Amino acid sequence: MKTSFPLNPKPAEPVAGAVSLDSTFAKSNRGPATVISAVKLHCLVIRAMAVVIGYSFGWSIVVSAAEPETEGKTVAFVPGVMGNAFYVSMECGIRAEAAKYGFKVEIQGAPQFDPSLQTPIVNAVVAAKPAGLLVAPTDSKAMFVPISQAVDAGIKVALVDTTLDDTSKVITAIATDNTAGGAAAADALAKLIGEKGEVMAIAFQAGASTSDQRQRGFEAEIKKYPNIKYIGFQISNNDPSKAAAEVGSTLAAHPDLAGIFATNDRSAEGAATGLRVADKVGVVKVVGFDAGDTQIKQLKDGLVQALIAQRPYQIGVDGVDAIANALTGKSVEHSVTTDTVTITKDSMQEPEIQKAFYTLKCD
Ligand code: T6T
Repeated sequence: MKTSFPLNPKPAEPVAGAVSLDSTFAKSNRGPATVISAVKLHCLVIRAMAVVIGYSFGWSIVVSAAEPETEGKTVAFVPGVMGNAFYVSMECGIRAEAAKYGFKVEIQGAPQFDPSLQTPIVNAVVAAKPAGLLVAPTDSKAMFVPISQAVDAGIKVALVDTTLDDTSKVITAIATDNTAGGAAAADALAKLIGEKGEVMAIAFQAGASTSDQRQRGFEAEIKKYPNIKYIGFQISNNDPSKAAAEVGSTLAAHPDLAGIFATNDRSAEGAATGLRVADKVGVVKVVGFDAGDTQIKQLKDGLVQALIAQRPYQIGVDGVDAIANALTGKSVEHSVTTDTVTITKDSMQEPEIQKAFYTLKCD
């Protein structure tokens, strides 16, 4: 159980009979670092004793891994947007891992994927001075200053999902290998259209690293198919209705369009709507990114033909571990990538594949 003590400007009166840190260490003239080491040693000894006692009584006991540097400290999470299954799944990983360290988790995010909305949120989080911050920057340049201010305030910052052009100040950047994910989308789309015909991409937001990298990965890979013609990309600003309209206007100019790569869930939703309006569902093949409930249903219903799923839960877990390691003086990998899983209607029943589905509710 955690107890919170209100801040008291007056030094506390010693309680009769209580052994205080003062009485144990003051006379020996030890500095603060020695006191902290002694407290840590004390905790270790108590944990070790608990394990030994547990073993001798045949109990199975779980001893918390929490250290004084993490126990009761706050880790803030600022997702790219609130309420999206990708970030909710990441939140589930964050919460589960945070519990192991005794971290408190605070989540704040904007209703849209937009750096002008995310900046004041990051500023407010910095003002509250959490020990750690997990943030998905919605623009790889515009979010540099607010995130730098968090670092300058002494907060351990880990980028999750999206990244910055300059990551020199943060402890780590943990993301899907989005370039490889874009390439996987190109291969899946090529297969679906028999390796011939015209294809387009929908970038969900220029300047968001994930959108840019997926698009570039797709463009590089699709070139390898000599009978596929890439007719270019449209930018949907993470707005499904804009993506739908773009698909409609592209079809007007390219009635034989064979395939679409939608760089995230919102653009895939829009692409499906655009095809429905144009009566081209199933005729034009769609490969989307992400695997929330809506995407899985669209796959089942034949509105899209393949999904590239990420590992948001794992990204959340890795982000919390990085912050805990930084706070406890352990080494932290500066860049971590996670893989993707390609899901088709044929493979979606496989239990291994289903593990990659996102959630809107943590267990
Ligand atoms: O595709 C994910 C995420 O990786 C991207 O950075 C933003 O869009 C999503 O959150 C899905 O909406």
